[in-house]
Formats: sequence, C-alpha cells, structure tokens
Amino acid sequence: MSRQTIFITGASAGFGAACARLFAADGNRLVLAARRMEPLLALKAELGGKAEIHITPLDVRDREAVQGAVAKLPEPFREVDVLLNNAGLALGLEPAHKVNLDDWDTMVDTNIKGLTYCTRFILPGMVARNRGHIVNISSTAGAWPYPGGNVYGGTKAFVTQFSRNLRCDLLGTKVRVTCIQPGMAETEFSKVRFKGDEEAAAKVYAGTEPLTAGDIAETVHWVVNRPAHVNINTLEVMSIDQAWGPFAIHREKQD
Ligand code: NDP
Ligand code: 8X3
Repeated sequence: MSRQTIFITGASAGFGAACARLFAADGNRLVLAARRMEPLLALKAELGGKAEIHITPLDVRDREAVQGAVAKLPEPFREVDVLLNNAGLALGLEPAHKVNLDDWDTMVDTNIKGLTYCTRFILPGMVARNRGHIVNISSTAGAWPYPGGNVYGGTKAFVTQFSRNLRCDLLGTKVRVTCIQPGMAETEFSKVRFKGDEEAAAKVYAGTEPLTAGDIAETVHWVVNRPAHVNINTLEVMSIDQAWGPFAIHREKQD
C-alpha cells in the first residue's frame, strides 16, 4: 500500500485514536486533531517511530480555526489523501421536551457544522489533485430512532445524507466518499454523553459485548485500502449483541 496523508479529527480518543494507531502501523503520514492536546502528545510519542505525525489542537466548531489548521499544514502534510471526519459526540438522553438546548447546539455545531467545515477546507485540494477520500463517521442512530436520540440521531442522519450528496457532487473526479454507521461501541462516547458519570456510562455496556474502537478502525482501514476505483458508499456495523426492537406501542390502561 502506498503511503498516504491521513487527517483524523477527534484523534484524542476512541475511534480516532484507534485509527491513528492502525494507519501509523502502515507508515502513513498522520495529521491528528482534537481539542485535548495531552492525549495527542501521548499518541505522537507512542507512534512517532512508525509514522510522521503532525498534531494540531482543533475545535472543529471553530470555522476559522479549521481553515487555519488546514492552511498551516506543514509541507509534508499539505496534500491530504484521506479526511476522516470522526470528531463528534452525543450529549444527554432526555426526551425532546426536557432537553438542555445548549446540548442540542453543541451536537449540531460539532457533528454537522464542524464536519462540513473540515470537508469544505480540505476537499478543494483533493479535487485539484483528482485523488482523495472522505470517510465520514455517522451512526446507526442516523438511520434508526430511539428514545432520547432526538438531535444526536438527527445530526448523524445529516452525515449520512451529506455523504451521499458529496458523491453526487464529486462524480467525474477520483475523490471517494464513504459513510460508516457504527452501532454501540465502547469508547469515551457514553462518558461524554452522561457528562462524566462513569457509572451510567458503564451500564450501557454491562453484560454485553459492544464493538471496540479497534473494530471500527479496521473498518475504516478496509474502506480506505480498496482499489482506487472502488467506492464503498455506506457501511453499517453492529455488535452481534445488538439488533432492532419492535415498534413501541403506547396503550391506555384497560380494565
Ligand atoms: P470518543 O468520545 O471516545 O471520541 C470522540 C472524539 O471526538 C474525541 O477525540 C474528542 O476529542 C473529539 N471531539 C469532540 N468534540 C470535538 C470538537 N468540538 N472538536 C474536535 N474534536 C472533538 O467517542 P467515539 O470514538 O466513540 O466517537 C467518534 C465518532 O463516532 C463520533 O462522531 C460519534 O458520534 C461516532 N459514533 C460513536 C459510536 C459509539 O457507540 N461509540 C457509535 C456510532 C458513531 P476532544 O474531546 O479532545 O476534542
Ligand atoms: C452511537 C451509537 O446507539 O448510542 O452513535 O446512538 S448510539
């Protein structure tokens, strides 16, 4: 496999960090972006012997910061071959009428707007070079509703449809677009969703075998390493321990 420059958002934890580890093992050049610098520095120290690594503190919600981070990429990292739009989060699980509106704002700003900023600033270079791959991390929550999924699921439905629409815009170029829809995976995701409540987070995975970050990294690695003419459009991945439930039906009490 030829060496590629891979820009990973949300590389400080979970799927992003696992992808960094897997792609570094092939000697790819990596740009690792997230808000927290400490885990990025640790990853750079861990992986620096295997791959060239550029770390950048980045809040994807900050449009100018995204533009600046892309514009200021140092020379060997300037030509991004793969953008992994992975940064994202769920906040809360309350019903829509009780939710904290700030949480909705944060999810929209991160999962939708942040992802579009990264795409918009990196895509022109890919089109100009007539090569590249955008891999967007959506979720099963973007296709299948559940109570409390309200805006989080909505943001991921956006990611899925945005990915398909990118394919339409890019037809005639050699730039690929893939949307991956993972189901339940054990990362920092639930700790973030429950705002640091480790007990509530642990309950999500108790007694079951969720996907791991490594499972998703292998999936990303596989789609990126298909031959250049093969575009994996959408991939839904679940743990064997997860499936759909029946429709929920509300019944009034009957005598
Ligand atoms: P983690 O919480 O482990 O990782 C999330 C990553 O996103 C972190 O590196 C975090 O870094 C980064 N991030 C969050 N907000 C921002 C921001 N504003 N700017 C830059 N980076 C940000 O969760 P996962 O690895 O599980 O999640 C990765 C993606 O996968 C998300 O988009 C999530 O919605 C999606 N997903 C997760 C599933 C799961 O069950 N775990 C299933 C399906 C999809 P930092 O805090 O340092 O900024
Ligand atoms: C994360 C999976 O089911 O918690 O996107 O929404 S779920």
